[in-house]
Amino acid sequence: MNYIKSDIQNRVGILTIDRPDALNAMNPDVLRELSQSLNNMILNEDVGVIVLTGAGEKAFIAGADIKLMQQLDLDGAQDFGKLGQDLTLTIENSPKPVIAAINGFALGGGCEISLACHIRFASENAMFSQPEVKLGLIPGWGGTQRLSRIVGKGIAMELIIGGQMINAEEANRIGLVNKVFPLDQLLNETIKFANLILQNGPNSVAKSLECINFSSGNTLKDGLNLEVETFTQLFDTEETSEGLTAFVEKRKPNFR
Ligand code: DAK
Repeated sequence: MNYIKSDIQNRVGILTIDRPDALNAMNPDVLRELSQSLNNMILNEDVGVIVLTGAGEKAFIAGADIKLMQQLDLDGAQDFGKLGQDLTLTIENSPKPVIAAINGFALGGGCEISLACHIRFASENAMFSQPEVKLGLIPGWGGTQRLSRIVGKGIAMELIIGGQMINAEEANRIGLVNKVFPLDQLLNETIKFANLILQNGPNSVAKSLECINFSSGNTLKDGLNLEVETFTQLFDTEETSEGLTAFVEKRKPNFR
């Protein structure tokens, strides 16, 4: 079964989760295919930024597959949890920015996958929730850890133990998403932002992601040490030399 569509448009890699009959819900096959496609994009030299979206106009990802979870035993639950967590770590640690273009429901595991992305853009019809407690579960793909890092502990508590849905406007207000666009403009606007990133030095973009990610779960002192060490190492790269020289010579940098 082919659940993931891959497309490359001018250095923007677009991954579309395509399981519309289940609102793009994630089962192990979808998770494995998405991980594989994502790794391919990360390794592909023709790709600088990756966009993750859902097929159709209704859902980004309506969560982990509930019908499948109903059948899981303890070992199965652990494997399923690990598969999803590995995917979210691959997204988060990608040296290339991963932008979620959230085109509808982002529920449970779907919201968690978006939380691992570096940037979240949403359509006006997008809806968000961590409804696991309604099913007698807790978020299993990083939601208890990443949501509070993005929206703060108090709001994460409210969303995870309440399980209520919020709309895109509210998600934007609490900082869960970066920007909201009409559905028919979401992908174009996301690609537009990807193109903005593509004008910048790919190594400095990757190092920025690494330093910002390091700020979660480490001390300020360790983070500042990493920052100054990374900053220093850049002066040994052609990219930094080109960026600084281009400014002085009043021309556009050629980073490729
Ligand atoms: N799983 C499986 N099928 C789903 C699904 C899901 N999450 N969401 C929707 N579908 C299926 C529906 O069953 C239906 O299929 P048929 O019955 O027609 O075969 C089809 O998609 C269309 O859905 P609806 O007919 O329900 O469409 P509506 O517009 O009426 O409603 C809805 C849309 C999104 C409000 C509704 O479908 C819904 O409430 N879906 C469930 C949303 C949800 O609760 N998602 C969170 C799942 S919990 C862990 C690992 C992972 C997780 C936790 C722990 N460990 C192993 C530790 C993650 C948990 C979750 O994600």
